Amino acid sequence: MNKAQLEAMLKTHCGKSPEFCTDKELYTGLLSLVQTLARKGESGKGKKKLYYISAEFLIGKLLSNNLINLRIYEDVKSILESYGKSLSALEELEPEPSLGNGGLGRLAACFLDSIATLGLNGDGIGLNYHFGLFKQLFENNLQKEEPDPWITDTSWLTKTNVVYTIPYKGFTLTSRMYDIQVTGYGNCTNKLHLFDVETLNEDLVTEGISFDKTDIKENLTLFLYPDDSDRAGQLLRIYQQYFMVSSGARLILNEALSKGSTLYDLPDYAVIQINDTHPTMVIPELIRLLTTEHGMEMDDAIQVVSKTCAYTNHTILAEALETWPMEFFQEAVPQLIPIIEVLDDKVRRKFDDLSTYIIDKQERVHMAHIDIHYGFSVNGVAALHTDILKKNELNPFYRLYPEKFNNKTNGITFRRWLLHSNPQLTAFLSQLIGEGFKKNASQLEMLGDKAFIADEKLLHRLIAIKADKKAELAAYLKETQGLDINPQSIFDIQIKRLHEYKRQQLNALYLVHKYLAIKKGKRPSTPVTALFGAKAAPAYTIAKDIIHMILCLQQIINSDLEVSPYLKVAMVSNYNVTLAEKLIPACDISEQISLASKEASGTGNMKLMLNGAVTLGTDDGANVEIHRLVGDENIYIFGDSSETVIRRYQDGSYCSKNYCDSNPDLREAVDFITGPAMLAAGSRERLERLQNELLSKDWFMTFPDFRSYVKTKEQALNDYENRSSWARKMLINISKAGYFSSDRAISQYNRDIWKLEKDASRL
Ligand code: 26Q
Repeated sequence: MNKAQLEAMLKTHCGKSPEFCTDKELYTGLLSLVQTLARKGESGKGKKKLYYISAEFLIGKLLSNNLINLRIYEDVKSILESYGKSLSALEELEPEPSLGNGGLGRLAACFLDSIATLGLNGDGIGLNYHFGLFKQLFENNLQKEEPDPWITDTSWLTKTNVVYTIPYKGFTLTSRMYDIQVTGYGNCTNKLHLFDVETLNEDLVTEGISFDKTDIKENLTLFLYPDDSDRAGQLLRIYQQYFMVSSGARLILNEALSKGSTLYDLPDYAVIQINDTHPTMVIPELIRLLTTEHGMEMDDAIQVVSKTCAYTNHTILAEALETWPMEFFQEAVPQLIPIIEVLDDKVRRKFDDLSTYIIDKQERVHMAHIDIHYGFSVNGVAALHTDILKKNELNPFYRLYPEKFNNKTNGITFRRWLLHSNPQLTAFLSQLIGEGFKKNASQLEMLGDKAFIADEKLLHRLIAIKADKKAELAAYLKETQGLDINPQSIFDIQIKRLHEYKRQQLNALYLVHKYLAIKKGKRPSTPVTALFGAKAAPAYTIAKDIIHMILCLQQIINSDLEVSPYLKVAMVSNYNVTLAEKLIPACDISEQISLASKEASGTGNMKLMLNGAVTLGTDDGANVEIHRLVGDENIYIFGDSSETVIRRYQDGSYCSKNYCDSNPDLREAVDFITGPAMLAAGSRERLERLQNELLSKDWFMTFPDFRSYVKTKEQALNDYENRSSWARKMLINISKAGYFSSDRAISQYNRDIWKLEKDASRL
């Protein structure tokens, strides 16, 4: 379609010429134009289809993403400009659907993009939460949560006629399917199916994000659970999960039947990827539907389902593995109990290792065990993570089913995390190596060419692009959050959920140390800005205490005239996909400092390297693979190895106090937490609790890594001074980022697990 045709279509969809439209009218017109164009790529004809079931899809704003994928972004932008209108102003009007907590939800969104881009027949199945993850505000240096509605009359959701009756103990609910189109970069459009109850009552939300949890029919899809690994409102969570998988299972069976399946051949028509254990009940529910509604024998149904389902594990944190008391099933979905008992019984007959049973002695149901016994594939999300699953956490299962285990290192979509978030860098890279990398990310390798690496002019251009993005971010944060940061300083960025294992507290301890060093006269050559973005689960007290510590530090350091010219702290509020898109291109140093062995993969690390940030991190998750690809020269690795950490947990030898006593710098930083400056800025109760937690427990071992963290970070800050050599590191990081494209990840899922045929007519 040429530009004139596009302009004509835009006018039709707006109902008038753009110059007479308000921004809202333009936005609505564009939305309808995009939906019309995307429809051309829909097919759904292929025999076999992937269903990616996930409780979270953190899709972010869709307008620009869709324009890019439909390859009309530039034309639309320039058409709008010719009428004096700005596309970025329209982007601001779109609310972000925050239908996920963090990495797992964002991964699902990146995967949908790549599945469509590769022309694979695959849809997402999830829930239509009316309030996404809470909106975060800061008040008195504390996090406050507010509801974040996103559904308006101009959302991307379309109501379908697909309706199911979902049975619970003593009542039923009507489930309706809503669809969001998922455009690929190319011609292919798939769907994200979000199920919702008909009887929801948004008025239940009165004060903050609390609501009456009793009336399931009125509250089922009200909220996404704001719990990254912490658990609350568990019964409601079961009701939600069952609603999702029962609706999804019915859809899957109906689609297979309509394509001629006998259901005995279901694996030829459907493959289900279970994103963590949140959708695990799809296994017993499918078995239940096959036996009770489609007349299949139990053993046959179990066989069929076991060949259809595959499971992805995203964590080794024991506290995050879902185990539900049998009484919850009794209370909410008793119809699943006989099935789960049969599944458990079969395991008991076959194996004598108690640790692999589905129902344990305390009558708790281990959801992951259902997936492993009754799925055909189990994958971790980075090489180290999969190794740890095999060697430790899931070792008894690995010994039973070695052939089921496989690794699929995570990936990210370059359309959102490069083309959209950093058009300047994209244009520059295109000049150097052509446009091929947009479809085939491995072509970024060409940037590693000696001629490029030695080209000083090129390196300075790279620095200039980074400087522009930093200035853009500084202006944006000033305008939207009143934060004052110096765009000439080094941007050291840690953006991710607030969790003790991710160790924002280690970064905070460093900042105290740096602050005190500057006070003693040790000033850095280039000023440093430490940026944080993080939400804490509302019930996660220590996580909130860590936010409190960082906000207090921000107040103290930024208002200290002796120090603030050299060091500033800025915690952005309400970190979400939209803010990530602005922060990531502006980052110099990417903080990936989880306790080795604890971060399954991380995906922010990939987005940041792709945008020319250099990683400061532990040998954990996908950092290990980044390290291997870029080499020692182009990454800053510190801290104890995963082996050391695992051993220390096993022998129970860790005692935090010992470390503190033997390191005066650490002692000084820890003492500062409850010193007079901090007590004047914050809450004694919170600060004392945090300090005490570190001194008496420090479960995620920040103290042993403190010394090497400080040393390695100082090295990175010093190396930054040699601008050309730093820019070379940036370029090499970009050149090696191709491996972390979700297109690569999805090709591997398809090759090893899904085995779908590419639909050539859709590409
Ligand atoms: C579980 C039970 C009850 C309520 C909530 C939950 C729950 C919700 C969200 C448990 C876990 C999550 C999210 C987990 C998550 O985001 N994990 C991250 O997944 C990424 C994608 O694979 C990895 O890169 C990260 O390392 C991993 O932490």
